[in-house]
Amino acid sequence: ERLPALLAAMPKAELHIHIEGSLEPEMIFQLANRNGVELAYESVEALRRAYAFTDLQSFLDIYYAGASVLLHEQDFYDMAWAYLERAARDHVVHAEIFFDPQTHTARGVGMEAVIRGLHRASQDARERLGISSALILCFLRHLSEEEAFATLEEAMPFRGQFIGVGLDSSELGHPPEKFARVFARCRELGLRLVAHAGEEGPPAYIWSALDVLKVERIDHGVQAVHDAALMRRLAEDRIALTVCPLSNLKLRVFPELAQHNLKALLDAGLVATVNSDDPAYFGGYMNDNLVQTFAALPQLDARDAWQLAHNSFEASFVAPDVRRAWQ
Ligand code: ES4
Ligand code: ZN
Repeated sequence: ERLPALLAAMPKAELHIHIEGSLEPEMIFQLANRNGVELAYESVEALRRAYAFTDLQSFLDIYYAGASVLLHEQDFYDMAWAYLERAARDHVVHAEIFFDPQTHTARGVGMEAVIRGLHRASQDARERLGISSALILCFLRHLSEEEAFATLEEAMPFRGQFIGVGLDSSELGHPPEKFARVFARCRELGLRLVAHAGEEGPPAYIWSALDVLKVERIDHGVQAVHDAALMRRLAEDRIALTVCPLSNLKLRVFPELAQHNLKALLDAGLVATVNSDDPAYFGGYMNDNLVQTFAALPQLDARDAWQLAHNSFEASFVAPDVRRAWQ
């Protein structure tokens, strides 16, 4: 392994973490018992054995099943607190956390339980762990734009408790432009905008995330290397990519970590960052992603490590004056 001490100790921001993807199998069973929810798996081990993904959809099916144990405000609090405690150990000093309200409201869970639980954990973590965090509400792209509008409406009483919106779930067949109107509305509301694009989908989805949705960061974006003009656009406009190497490995975006294009993205001058995506499902938190990727890609050096940490702060939605103190 290379540079593990530097990678672990350097202060960093995490910008691509789905909080429902931080639910460890042990906590899924604990919450299932607490809430009387029936699971399709008989043990923690049986559940973990089911984590053998072949693509994004095969993961999403089990990820939504895992989230079915979340019912009450305290469940959302416990999940977020566990993540923030774990992230702080990796010297993550700031996290921008995705949540998928539609996964919960569709089961009859109130928007207030979701947002209040997550927000209370964020506040407690700032006080007790010294880690800052903010919430980003994600629309599920396999659902309709009308449903996204209804979700935005339901979340508006809690407008002060999230900083932006994102777009996640099944990418292929659900291009960004499907959500043009709701993103335009979010922009008017002063929300920060991001979207998953170019994880499994083509460079055209990254172009439309930028030009139609007007997002400020691209989540994943690794397919951009197939389009030279897009690479220039991302570099020139300093549009960050929130790359998730272990996710890409487990969902077979790259057959081996050694084939990951993180080094190429950095060498092209892109604002690439490393993140954990769904750490409980993909086998690693922030520092596991960094350490394993540096081990697999010997061209990555100490300057790249510093650049990744620097990029994570530059790409964050923290106010520039606060950010400069970290950078
Ligand atoms: C996700 Cl890896 C990934 N891609 C798209 N949507 C997601 N939701 C949770 N993890
Ligand atoms: Zn993601």
